[in-house]
Amino acid sequence: MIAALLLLQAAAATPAAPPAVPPGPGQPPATMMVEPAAMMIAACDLDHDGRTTAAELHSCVERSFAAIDTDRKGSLGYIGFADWAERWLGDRNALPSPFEVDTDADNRITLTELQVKMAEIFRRLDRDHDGVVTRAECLTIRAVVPSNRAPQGKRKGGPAPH
Ligand SMILES: [Ca+2]
Ligand SMILES: [Ca+2]
Repeated sequence: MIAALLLLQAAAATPAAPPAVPPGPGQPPATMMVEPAAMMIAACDLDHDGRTTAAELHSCVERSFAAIDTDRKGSLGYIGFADWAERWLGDRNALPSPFEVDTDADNRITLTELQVKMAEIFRRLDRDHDGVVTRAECLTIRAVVPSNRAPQGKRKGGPAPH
C-alpha cells in the first residue's frame, strides 16, 4: 500500500507535464467519475435517503428551472440555459447541451423540454430499471486512467528530471 502510494507520487512528479491535480489521500486516480447531469440527479435526493426517484427529480428540475427563470417567462433562451447549467451542472458547457434539450428548435428551453431530457438521462442512469437512481448508478467507472496513457504535448526527451 505504501509502496503503491510512493509509486503514485513518483508518477505524479513526472517532469515536463503540467502539474496535475495530485490524487488525494485514499483516493485513486479518477477511475470513478460522475457526469454533471448525474451530479444534479444525486443532489435531487430530496428526502436524503441516498436514492433519487423520478418524482424527486421532477420537482427538483422544476425548482431549478424557476430559480433561473426569475421573470417567469416559462422558457429560457440559450444564455439562460447556460446560466441554468452553470448553477446546477457546474459548467455552462456541461451536457446536456441546449441543442439537445430544445427539441422543437425554437431557441427557447421550456420547463417541459428540460423535464423530458432530464427524465431521459435518469432512465439511462437507472441501470436496473427500478425507477430509482442510486449513487452507484450515478458513477461512471473507468477501467483505464486516461491521464496515464499517451503523454500529451511535445516532450523532447531531455534529461530525466530529478
Ligand atoms: Ca424549445
Ligand atoms: Ca435503479
